[in-house]
Order: sequence, then C-alpha cells, then structure tokens
Amino acid sequence: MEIGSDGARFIAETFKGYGVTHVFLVMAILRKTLVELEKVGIKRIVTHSEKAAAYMADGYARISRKPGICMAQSVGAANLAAGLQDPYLAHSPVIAITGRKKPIAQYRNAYQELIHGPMYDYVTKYNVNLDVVEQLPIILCQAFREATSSSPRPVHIDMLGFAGEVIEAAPISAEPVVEHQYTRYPSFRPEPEEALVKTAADLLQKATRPVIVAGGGAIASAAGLEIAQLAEQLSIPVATSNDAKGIIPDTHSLCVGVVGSYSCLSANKVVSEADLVLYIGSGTGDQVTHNWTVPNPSVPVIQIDINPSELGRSYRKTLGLMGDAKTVVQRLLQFFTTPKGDTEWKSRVQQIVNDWKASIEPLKNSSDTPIRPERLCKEISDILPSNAVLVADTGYSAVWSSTMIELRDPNQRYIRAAGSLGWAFPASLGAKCAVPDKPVVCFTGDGAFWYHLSELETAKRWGIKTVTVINNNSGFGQSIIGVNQAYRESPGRREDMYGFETTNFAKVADDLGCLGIRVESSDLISAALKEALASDKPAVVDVVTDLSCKPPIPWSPPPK
Ligand SMILES: Cc1ncc(C[n+]2csc(CCOP(=O)(O)OP(=O)(O)O)c2C)c(N)n1
Repeated sequence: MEIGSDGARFIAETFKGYGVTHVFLVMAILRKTLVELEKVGIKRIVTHSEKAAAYMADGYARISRKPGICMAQSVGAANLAAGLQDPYLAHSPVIAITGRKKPIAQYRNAYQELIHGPMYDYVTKYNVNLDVVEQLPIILCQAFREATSSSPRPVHIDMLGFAGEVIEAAPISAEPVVEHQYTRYPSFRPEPEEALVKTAADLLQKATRPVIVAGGGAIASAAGLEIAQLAEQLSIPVATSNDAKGIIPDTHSLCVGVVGSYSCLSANKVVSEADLVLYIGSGTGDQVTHNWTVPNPSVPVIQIDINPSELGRSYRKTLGLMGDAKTVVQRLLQFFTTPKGDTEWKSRVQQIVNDWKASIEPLKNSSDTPIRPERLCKEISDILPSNAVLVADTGYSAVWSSTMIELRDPNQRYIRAAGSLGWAFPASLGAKCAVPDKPVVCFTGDGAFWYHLSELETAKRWGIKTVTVINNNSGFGQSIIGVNQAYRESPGRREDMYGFETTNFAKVADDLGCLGIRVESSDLISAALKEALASDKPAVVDVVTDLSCKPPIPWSPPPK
C-alpha cells in the first residue's frame, strides 16, 4: 500500500484482499472508501432501503460462501439492523458497517441518532465500536474471522463519524493483512475423536429404520456428495430441513423431501417411523421437527454440528459429534465398505414417497384458471436450468417451493427466507451478484414482493439479470386461515386483513425498464419462463393464481 495512506484506502485494500466483489448500501456512508472501492474494482450497489441492502448481502453470502457486506449511515442503522434478523437466523456471514456521530454530539439530542449497539446485540455474534483508525487492522480481520468461523453469523462495526468519515479520513501506516482462512466459510473443518465416530457408525449399522435429516449446516459445509454416498452405502433415506433442500436431488431414490412444518407428507412419515435419526448440521428447532413431534422425542439421535452448543439441544438421547458436516460424514463412510443393498425399510420408504407423489400429481397437472400454485411449481421444475439458484420467500412461498418444486440436479441450489417476508427478491439480486454466470430465479408471493419492489430499479441500473416469478393471488394467502379462525362466525370485513388491489407487476416491471410478462393461463407458463431466462434484462413473470389455494397441512404422527 502507498505510504501516507488513509482509512478509506485501508478498508478498500482489505476488502479486495478478502475477495469482496460487491458492497450493498444506502448513502451516505464511507464516501471516501466508496471512491477507493471503485479504484480496486469492487461494485457499490446503492439500494432503495437499508433492509434490502442487508438482504442482498445475505443472498450474496449464502451463495458465494464469502461474507456479504452492507453499510448505512447513522440514521440508517436501525433499518440495517432489521435486515440482519434473517441472516442471523440462517447462519449467514453478513458484515454490517454503520457510522456514529462524534463524542461532541453525544448526550445532547443529536439529530438522527440513537445508540446503535443494543439494536445489533441480538442479530450479530460480534458487535463493536471502531473509534480510532489504529483499530481498523484489528477489527476488520476479527470481523471476517467471526463471521466465517464455527457457525457463521452477522457481525456489526460502528465507525466513528456519522458516515464513518473520522475513520476513513485518518492516516494509517499499517499494511492490510489478509488471512485467507477467513475469506470463505467454513473457515475450519474440525472433526471429532475417532472413538465417537466409531460409536456412531455402530449405531447406524445396527439401526433397522435409520434416517438422515440434513440441515443448513450441511449446505454451508457443501456436504451433499458425502451425504448421498452415506445414504447409498447404508440405504438410509434422506430428509432435509427447508434450508437443505436440494442437498441431494429430489428425484434421488432415497430422498424423502423436506421434513417439519413446511414439509412433504413423505418426509414427516418416514422420520416418524425411524428408529434412529442422524441430524447433519440441523438446528433441531420447532420448524424442522414440527414442534418437536417429528421425530418423537424418545427416538435416539446422532447429531453432527460444528457448534457444540447445538448437540442435544432438543433431543435428550443424542450422541453428539462436534465437527464439520462434510468431514464427519467422510469419517463415518470409512466404517462402511460394503453396500447394505435393498432393505425392507428402503422399500417401505419408497412406497411412502411414491404414494405421496401420486397424490399430488393431479394438482401439478391442473389446468385451472386462475392457475394453481402446484402447476406453477411443476412448470418451474421442468424449466429450471441444471446450474440454477432458486431463491424462495417465506410462508406459502417456502411451502410451495419446498414441497412442489423438484430440484433434479445436484448443481442446483435453493435458499429461502429464514422467516422475513419480502426477503427473497433482494436476496436473489445479491445471489446473482455472487454468481453472475448462473441463472437465479426468485419465487415469491405478491405480498412479499411489495416489500422491496423498488429494487427492480436497482436490478435494472446494475444489470442484475434475475428472473422473479410472482405467485400473484392479490393477497396474503397464508394469512387467510388465521383471519378466518379469529372471525369464526362473526360478520365483518375479514378480506381487509389479507386482500390487495389487483396489480399487474409485469406492467410495473416494464415501466422500470425490466422485462415483464403476465401469465393468466397455465399452458403459457413454460414459454414465459423460457423467455425470461433468455432475456438480457431483469425479468418478472407475474403469474395470476388462486387466492383460495392452500398447501396441505403438515402431516403429524397420530397421538399414541
Ligand atoms: C416481516 C414479516 N411480517 C409478517 C409475516 C407473516 N406472514 C407470513 S406469510 C404472510 C403472507 C404472505 O403473502 P404472499 O407473499 O402474498 O404469499 P401467499 O401466502 O399469498 O402465497 C405473512 C403476512 C412474516 N413472515 N414476516
């Protein structure tokens, strides 16, 4: 670095060294740094809200395996913090940078400013103030270390100066140091003692109805190949959390689908019938276990997790293996040299899966108008390119995409909101920035799309060519059941709680310089998706669907 350098140049050089290609922000933050970032070739994506910037950084991080960076000035800090909830829940390494006014403005009614730290406490694993430029080399490196290590999660740095200008303007003589270990996650691949792995292998060998449940940690570890090998060697069915959908293809003979509350009937049934559950990188929270009923709490469990605090958190009969998913499964594989071949359990599992697939087939082929979401999902499955990234929103968008869209190629990726409505569209733009050569398809409801509709302009401005498929039923479909339950028989304007004006998002997209295609008949979905994927503009496929359609309620084990 040049002699007489400053904080701005130091930050830009450090980001460059860590392999950062994009930062996502709302002005005004680190303005001098933005100039330096241009010089080193890092794209500065200015968004229309801080929350969208955080979601873009999140989508970028989940797909690139590198930290995603988002920034906001002092008054934007609360908006940015709100955008960290989803990456926090999804274990995604987002680095958030904000500015904070100088001490002279503190404790005397500073304009536009609250204390930032507490707003970030619950959405980060490392949340610090950076007050003098000499801290830059220490704190920037620690931010990358924290974000990518053990179980990844967001971090926050609050820099001095309402736009961080105190830090970026200050001279610094230190050279940037890049620790390559922390440019990507997982930064380390720890493994447990051999004896524990042997005990786990013995349990797996003896079980007659074992099942694997893979979670987001298995995706973070890129353990798909090893999980498929273990499953095939032992004829073990594989269920996944929503986050791990696609870790083995949905069409694999041992794949039983997504288990839990946003689930495939087949997965809940198979996991309920298992006599041993092998969790691989799964949080065992309420959603993946359908409120801790699937599997039954009495069932023995083997749990692999990089974070030892997770081992046995929800299931008391747990053998915990602390380590990286991919590495631990590789160690387990060493104990199984001959394939188990076909088993009674495998036949039973395949029967359950075939029955479930046959039961949804008519809906997937429906030609009803308005269009059924199941048909839309089938058309997406048929068209989705073999290297595509599918980004899904929460609520029914997560249920429809998790259960009805088939990922048939191991190179396809699936990410979904950890619960924040509206996440998917900006996250898909971030994902596309991470993999510009791959097709990125966003699957969202109209209620979710409204949140960050303005980012269509960002997509156009930066040429971020995603395809956004809107399941447009002019309302909050998932809210209807709850609203009806609240009203019961009483009269009233229940539709006010979930219904919207009819909106043609294709026209809106068109007006913003994107490609917009409105689809009102199921036989036209396929051509619209093809045209959108081939387009040289960001595209919106606005599919008019039926507000009354509901995915099936998740299967629960019968009470004993
Ligand atoms: C930030 C946030 N607010 C509210 C919710 C609750 N919520 C979940 S799904 C949903 C309705 C979603 O509507 P839409 O995106 O149109 O999809 P649809 O259910 O109609 O398929 C709502 C309000 C949420 N998950 N996140």
